[in-house]
Amino acid sequence: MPSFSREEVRALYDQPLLPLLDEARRVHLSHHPDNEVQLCTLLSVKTGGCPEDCSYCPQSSHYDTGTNAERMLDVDHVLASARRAKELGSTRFCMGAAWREVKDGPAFDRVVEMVKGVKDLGLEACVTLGMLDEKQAKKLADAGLDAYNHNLDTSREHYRSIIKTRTFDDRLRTLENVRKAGITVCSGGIIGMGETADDRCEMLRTLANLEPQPESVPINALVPVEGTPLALQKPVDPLDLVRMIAVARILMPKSRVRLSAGRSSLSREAQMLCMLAGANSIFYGDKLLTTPNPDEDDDLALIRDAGLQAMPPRASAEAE
Ligand code: SAM
Ligand code: DTB
Ligand code: SF4
Repeated sequence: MPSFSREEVRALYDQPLLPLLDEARRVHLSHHPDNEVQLCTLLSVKTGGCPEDCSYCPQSSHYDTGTNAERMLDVDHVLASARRAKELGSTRFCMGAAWREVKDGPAFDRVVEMVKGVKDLGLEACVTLGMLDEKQAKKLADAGLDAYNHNLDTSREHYRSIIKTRTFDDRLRTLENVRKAGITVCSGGIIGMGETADDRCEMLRTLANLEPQPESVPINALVPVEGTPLALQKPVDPLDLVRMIAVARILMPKSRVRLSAGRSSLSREAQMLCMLAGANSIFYGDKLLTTPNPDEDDDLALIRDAGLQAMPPRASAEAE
C-alpha cells in the first residue's frame, strides 16, 4: 500500500492545473473507464440540536442558525423518500443524523430498520451518525449497511480550530471501527474553512495513507451558513476544488470521489472540470441535509452534456 509523504502530496498539489488535470484524467480513465457518475440522495433523518461545535455546521446547537432541533423521522417516511430517490435515478441513499455519537436504544434501532428497508429497495445504503463503537458498527453491518460516512474534514493541525468538542483521533477511531465491521468507508473533507494548502494536502494524505484507502471520498466546498462561525468565509475558488479533486483522484485511484456540498454556487463549467479531474459522484436532489442543492433536471442535463451517464442500478447493490 502507498505511504505518501508530505512533500510528495504537496508537489502534486503545486503542479500547474493543466498538467495536474492530465495526470488525474489518465489515472481516472485507467481505473474508471465506464464514464459513470453515481447519483446519491441525502436525507437528514434527525435534524439539528447537535451537541458538537463544528464551526461549519448549521445543525450545531452552539450556534443560532435558524435550523431547529427536530424529532427523528419515522421509518415509513424515510423509506418513502428512498423509493422516490430510486425512481429519480439514485443508486445510493445516505441518511444523516445530527448526533455526536450513536447511543444504543430505540433511536439507533430505528436507524437499523431504515438501513434494512433501504437495502430491501435494492439501493446502496450509507449512514452518517457521528462516532460509533465496534459493536454498533457490527449491528449496522448485519443490517446490510454498505458504507459509513465520517469525514476527517480537514488536517489534524487545523481540526482543533474548527471543532473543540472532539479530536481528530476520535474521528480516526470511528473509521477503524467501521472498517473492522466490514463496512466500506466514506471519508473526506471540506475546503474553504480558512485552511492552508498544507492543511488540504495533509487531509488528503491522511485519507490516502489509510489501509485500505476509503472506498468513497466526498470533497465538500463550505456552504457558509449565517449564524455559524464560518459564515463570512471567503467563497472557495472553484479551481481549488478542481485541484483538490484531481489530487484525491491521483492519490486514491480506485475510490469514488464525490463532488459534494457547494455545487449550488458552482457554474456548470466548474462542475464539469471537477468531473474531468476525477469526480464520479454527486448528491442528487434539491436538498443536501439542510441546505439547497441543484435541481435534478439541471444535473441530468449537465451529465448528458458532459457525455457521461448516470450509474445504472446494479443487480446487487454492492458497494464498490
Ligand atoms: N453528525 C455526523 C458527523 O458529524 O459525522 C453526521 C452529519 S455531518 C452534517 C456530515 C458532514 O457534513 C460533516 O462531516 C461535514 O463534512 C459536512 N458538512 C456539514 N456542514 C457543512 C457545510 N456547511 N458545508 C460543507 N459541508 C458541511
Ligand atoms: C458529506 O461529505 N457531505 C454531505 C454528506 N457527507 C453527509 C453533507 C453535506 C452537508 C451540507 C450542509 C447541510 O446541508 O446541512
Ligand atoms: Fe453535529 Fe455532525 Fe454538525 Fe458536527 S457536523 S455539529 S457532529 S451534525
